[in-house]
Amino acid sequence: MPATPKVFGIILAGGEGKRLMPLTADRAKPAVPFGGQYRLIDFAISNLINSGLRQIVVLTQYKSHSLDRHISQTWRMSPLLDSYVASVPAQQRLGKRWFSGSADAILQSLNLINDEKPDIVAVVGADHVYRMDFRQMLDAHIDSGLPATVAGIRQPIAMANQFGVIEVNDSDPTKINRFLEKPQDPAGLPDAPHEVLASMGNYIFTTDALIAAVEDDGEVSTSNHDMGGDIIPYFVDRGEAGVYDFKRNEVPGSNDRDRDYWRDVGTIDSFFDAHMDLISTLPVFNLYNTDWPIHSQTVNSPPAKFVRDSVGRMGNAIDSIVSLGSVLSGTHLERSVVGPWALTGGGSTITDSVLFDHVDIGAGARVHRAILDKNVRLLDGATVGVDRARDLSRGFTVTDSGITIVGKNVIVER
Ligand code: ADQ
Repeated sequence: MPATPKVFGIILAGGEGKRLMPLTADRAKPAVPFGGQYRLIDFAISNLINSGLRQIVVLTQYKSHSLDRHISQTWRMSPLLDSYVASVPAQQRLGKRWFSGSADAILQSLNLINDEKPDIVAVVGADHVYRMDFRQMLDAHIDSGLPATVAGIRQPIAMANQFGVIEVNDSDPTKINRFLEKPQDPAGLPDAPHEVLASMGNYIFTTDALIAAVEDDGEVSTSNHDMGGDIIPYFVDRGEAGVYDFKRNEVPGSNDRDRDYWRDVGTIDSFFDAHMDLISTLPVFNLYNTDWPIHSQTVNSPPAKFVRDSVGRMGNAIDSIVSLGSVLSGTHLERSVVGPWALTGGGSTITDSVLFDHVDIGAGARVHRAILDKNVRLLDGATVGVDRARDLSRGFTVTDSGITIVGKNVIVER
């Protein structure tokens, strides 16, 4: 390995995100808006860029238009410096078939690796909210001498069926002994029976080993060609996989509250909860850490504005984020995240909610524990999240925990 290895970044962004429906009805999960002005993929890209990676490809497949547009508008980089974040769609380079799984996405994109000839490839997911300095994981990967390294974080055992679960070697806890993808009934950790060590879906590989693994896997007809389900077990079976403990990662500007923050926002509940983590007085995840910025689209929008309504009624806003371009008149806003270009009318109330961009809330309307997708319009006096049965009867999705989701472009009547 050279003293300064060349590292290539691959972001897996082709998944459907079925559990985030209806927010993923029309866009790939990594393109789902988050925190007002971000898209989910901005966290993975910001982490890689802040870690010094300069050549990054995003492998897309499912409903990729909005994702492609976001990447090309937000992540233009200097060709002079040979820096790029490029969105690469599935291209059927190995026959007339789409990506059958995330490992197949890499197999079908080996031309990108062959063009760059990196020493190391970092493969990361695109649907998590976190800060991570990948240079520290890279150092651990190189020190271990192993060809594959998986980032791990402790998670409640009740969530084990959503993750790859890592079991480490007793004598060498940096080496993976066993890896179970989404197990139903795993054992807890020896020192914490209610926790497991979960894969974060972020991997670092020595290039030749990754190429050999995805090529070998391509020959196995019973494989699902999945990174977590097939490629990581391939390395573990050979005794060639190490684990990098995310707890060791020190990101500049982090504090005691958000040091180990990592959220898989794959379900509506976790997506909603991650928003609530942003808006408390002392945020659990701090967007204002300028030492490790999360970059996003810089839209040329006017500032957010808070005014009385036309008959002089005052509004107020607390524990909330309001994005550029929004005008809130005579509105009570509390514990909510408002995306760009929202318009709200006098006497309206918005509590415990997440609004995507261009949402229009009529006078006297009420929104509570709801997620409103882009361009949703509530007519004067309409309500969402107030009457569960009514929300369901109008075709809205309502989670067991009582969060109502109104899909893109829907007009909600009184
Ligand atoms: P999941 O997130 O359930 O588990 P998956 O659905 O494969 O796994 O998604 C991983 C990433 O790959 C996502 O960013 C997704 O968009 C992308 N992806 C999925 N299919 C793809 C395809 N055909 N082409 C391109 N990209 C694709 C994974 C791991 C677990 C780990 C969790 C952590 O498998 O072991 O614990 O991530 O959240």
